Amino acid sequence: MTTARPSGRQFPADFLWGSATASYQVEGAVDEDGRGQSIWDTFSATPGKVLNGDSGAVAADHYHRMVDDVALMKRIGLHAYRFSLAWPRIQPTGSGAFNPKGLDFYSRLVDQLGDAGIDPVVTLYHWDLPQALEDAGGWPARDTAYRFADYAAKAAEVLGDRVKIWTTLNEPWCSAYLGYAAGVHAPGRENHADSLAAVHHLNLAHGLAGSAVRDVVGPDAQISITLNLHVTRAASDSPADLDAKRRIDGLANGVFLGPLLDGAYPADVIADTASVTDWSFVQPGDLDLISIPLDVLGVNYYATGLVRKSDAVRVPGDGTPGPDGHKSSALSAWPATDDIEWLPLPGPHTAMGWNIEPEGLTELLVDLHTTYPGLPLVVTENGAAFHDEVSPDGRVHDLDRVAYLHDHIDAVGEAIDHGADVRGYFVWSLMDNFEWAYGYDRRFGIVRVDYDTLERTPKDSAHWYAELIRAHAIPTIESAASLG
Ligand code: IFM
Repeated sequence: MTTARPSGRQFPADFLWGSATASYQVEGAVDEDGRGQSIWDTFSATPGKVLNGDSGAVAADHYHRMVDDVALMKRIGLHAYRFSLAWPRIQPTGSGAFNPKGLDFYSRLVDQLGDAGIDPVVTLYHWDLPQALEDAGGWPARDTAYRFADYAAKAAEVLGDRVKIWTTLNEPWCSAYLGYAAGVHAPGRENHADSLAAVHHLNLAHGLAGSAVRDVVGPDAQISITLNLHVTRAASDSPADLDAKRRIDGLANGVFLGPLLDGAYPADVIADTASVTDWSFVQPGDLDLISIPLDVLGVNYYATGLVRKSDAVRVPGDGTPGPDGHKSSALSAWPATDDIEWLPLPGPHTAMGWNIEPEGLTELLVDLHTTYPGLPLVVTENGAAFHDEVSPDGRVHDLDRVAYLHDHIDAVGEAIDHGADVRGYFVWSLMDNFEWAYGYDRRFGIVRVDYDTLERTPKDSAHWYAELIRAHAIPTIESAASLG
């Protein structure tokens, strides 16, 4: 495994090292203890939506193995564990009665983490909307934001004595565009106007829920949101290609950063999307509700994108996958961009088909710091899927993942050298899990999950990460195979 980056970079002793998961991706137990149905239960039961017909019904069975999983985190030495609460486990229909058993599960998880000396970092929404709320209109409906705030207040009431870091939403870009425009994520709708209404109501949900949590927990609460901001490059310096990049930047980043941090939607995005919507879903006062003070911004980063203006206009809503088959380049995800083409990027690539470009992470963090000085940043997700194998010695020698982490963590260090106030880094993911439309076919974990026995095996990347945390410095890639 080769890398152009040196090992050994030191990090401050108080830098927060963690790992992340999400409820639907790891918990399983979808029918237990009063949990309600989520849009991902429905979506994954719909033929053709998830690879191999997989679903999160069992996932990594974390619901039943939580105590052992926390013990594993402790062995790795994690300072913090970022996980999400399943809204339908806590409030089965998304409004009305709460489910004591669901709340109790998360309360026990938080206690277990406390005993292990691991900070809980809670995400309130990582895509598992109660199905009843989708039936009532989902994120394109304004009321969903208010229902979310009620649920957030209850979660804060129960967990707020022990949880200080509260992330409202994970990657609202995915919820809005992949769920309501491209239809490749739950609930699988394909309507560009709805996707932009969903963007706004997710932003509103963030503001309402963040305020509700602050009211309940008090000034100690740290309110955050995690965005998968896009680092997109133009294929050339031609005005047309630069304009394509500007439009993607607006839809990917501006529609979130603008209202959250500047108190306004970017005027160019509103103009660019005029053929799709008049944005009348933005009501007077909404931007004040959304732009609450943020204590920390969560940044998820995996890869970069490359766009150009295209002469071949595609048929709107054709669902054609882009060069990586999914996500950012899923063409129909982007409203009013029929004339923008996503280009394949040079390798190496991960098993998702995503290019590996750690420089993009440095660029993103430094740009955020430059635009929003004084806003603390945490890398809340970064990691890579590879087709791991168990070696005859029983270990998973995932040196490609170790190299990915090595280079991206070094890229974070470089951003800090350039002045970015980055406080922590979370590997995605602690363990192999349900990778949404790819089911169990893509493995992101630093811990392997055998999906037949549900046995956990720390991969070389887990041993390497443990050593990094212990030493506050980036170990060599080669050392990974002999650690642990
Ligand atoms: O698995 C997902 C996660 O749920 C959200 N961020 C990206 C990861 C990899 O696709």
